[in-house]
Amino acid sequence: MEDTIVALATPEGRSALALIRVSGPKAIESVNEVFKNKDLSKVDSHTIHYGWIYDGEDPIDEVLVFVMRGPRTYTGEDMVEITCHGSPLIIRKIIRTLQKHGARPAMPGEFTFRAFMNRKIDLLQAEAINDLINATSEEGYKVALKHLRGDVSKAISQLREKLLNLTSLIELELDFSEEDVEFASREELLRLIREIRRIIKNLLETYETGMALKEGIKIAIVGNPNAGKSTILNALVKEERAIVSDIPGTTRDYIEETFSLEGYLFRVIDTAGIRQTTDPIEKIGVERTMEQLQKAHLTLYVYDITEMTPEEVCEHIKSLPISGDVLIIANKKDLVKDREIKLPDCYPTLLISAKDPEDIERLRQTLINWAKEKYSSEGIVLTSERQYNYLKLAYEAITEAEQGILNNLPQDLVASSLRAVIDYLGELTGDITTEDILGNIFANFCIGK
Ligand SMILES: Nc1nc2c(ncn2[C@@H]2O[C@H](COP(=O)(O)OP(=O)(O)OP(=O)(O)O)[C@@H](O)[C@H]2O)c(=O)[nH]1
Ligand SMILES: [Mg+2]
Repeated sequence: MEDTIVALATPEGRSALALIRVSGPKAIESVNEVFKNKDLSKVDSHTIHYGWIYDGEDPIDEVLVFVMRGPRTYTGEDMVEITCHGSPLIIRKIIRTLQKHGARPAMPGEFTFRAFMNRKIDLLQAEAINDLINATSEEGYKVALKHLRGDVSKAISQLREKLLNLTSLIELELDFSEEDVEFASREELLRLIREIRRIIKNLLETYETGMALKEGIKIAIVGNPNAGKSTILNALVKEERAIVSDIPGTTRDYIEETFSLEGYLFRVIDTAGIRQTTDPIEKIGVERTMEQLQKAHLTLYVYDITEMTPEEVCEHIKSLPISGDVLIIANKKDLVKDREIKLPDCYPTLLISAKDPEDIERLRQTLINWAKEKYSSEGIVLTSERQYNYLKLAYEAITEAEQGILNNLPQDLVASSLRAVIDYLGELTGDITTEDILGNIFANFCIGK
C-alpha cells in the first residue's frame, strides 16, 4: 500500500463526464505534476479546483479535481478525484500520464481494500458496498445499506466483546486453578452462552431472507403438461416469453425470467410439465423441473380444473421434492362457469383463469403479500455465504462450550471452544483475516471501487 493507484471509477465508454480516482501517498503530488492552473500541494483538503491536465506540453482535457487529504477519505489515504470528459481516449490518456508520474493502475476492489486495511470499514461493510452497487431491487438495496451503515457489524462486534470478557474470566480462573477461585459464576456463564447462541441462531435464520432479497425470490411454476404454466409465466412478466400451445409437453427446458413488484425481485421459472414420458429430451426436462423445485422459495403448482380432482392435486404435490412454500393455482376457471368448483385443501389455493388480467392481478397481489410476510428487510439479515459459514462455525463452537459446561468438562476445554467462537466472529467482521479470504472478497469488485 505504499504505492499510489489510479483507475476509472465510472463505466467504460462514452459519457458526459467520467471520474478518475487516485489514491496513495503520492496522489496529490502526481496529479499536481500534470495539472495546470494551481499548485495543488498548497490547497485546503476537500476542495475542488478547475484547470487542465497536461501530458508534458500537450493539453489533454479541461477538468475539475477534488483534492482530499487522508485520513478523512474513502481509502483513508490522500486521494484525488478527477472529473474529465467521458471519452475513452481522454480517460486512457489521463491515466497513462498519471502512470508516468508515479501512479499505477489499480486492481479490482483495491480502493475498498485499502479502506478496509486502514480500518475505514470492516469486511461486512466492504461486502455491502459491492451488494449496494449490484442491488437490483428496493429490498436488496435496503439490506445492503444496513450492512454499509455497520448495523450488522455492530451487532456481531457486541457479541464478540461479551464473549471476550467471559473468556478472559475463565482463563483467569485457569491461572489461579491451584487456589480454586471462581471469577465467573457457572450460572451467569451458562446464561450468557445461551443468549449468544440464541442470537447467532436467529442471525443464521435470516440468511434465506438475505439471499432472497439480494438475488431475488425464486418461484417455480410446475404442474402437469397443458395446465397453463407458460401462460402464467408470460402474464407475470408481461411478455410472450415462453411458447404456449395446446400440445402437452410444449415446454421442455426450464425458462427463467425476472420481474419486480413493490421492491421485491422475483425470479420465475417455468418448467416442463411433469409426466411419465419416453421422449429422452422431455425426460431431462422433467428432471430439471425436480431440481428447480428443490431450489424454489415458492412453488406455484398449476392444474387444469377440468382435468384433475382436488385429491389428485394434493396427492401429486405430496410426491414432489418441494422444499419451499406452496401455492396452488386452480386454472382455467372460465371453462366451468356454471358449476360449483371444489378446491384442494392441502395448501392455499387461488382459483384463476390465466387468460383473465384481473385474475393475474390477484395472483400478483398474493405473491406480494406472501413475500412481505416472509421476507422483510427489517432488522438485521445475512447476505453472504461467507458470513453464513462463519456464523455456522461459531454456532457449533458455542454449542460445544455449552455442552462442556453442562457436562462439567475441564475449564480449558470450555475456554478453547469460546476462543474458537471469538475467532470465527472475528473472521466474519475481518478483525482476523487471512490473505485468501481477502483475495476472494475483493476479487469480486470492479476496478475503480
Ligand atoms: N380456457 C383456458 N385456456 C387456458 C388457460 N390457461 C392456459 N390455457 C390454454 O391451455 C393450453 C396450454 O397452455 P400452456 O401455458 O402452454 O400450458 P403449459 O402448462 O405450459 O404446458 P406444457 O408446457 O406443455 O407443460 C394453451 O392452449 C393455453 O392457451 C385458461 O385459463 N383458460
Ligand atoms: Mg409450458
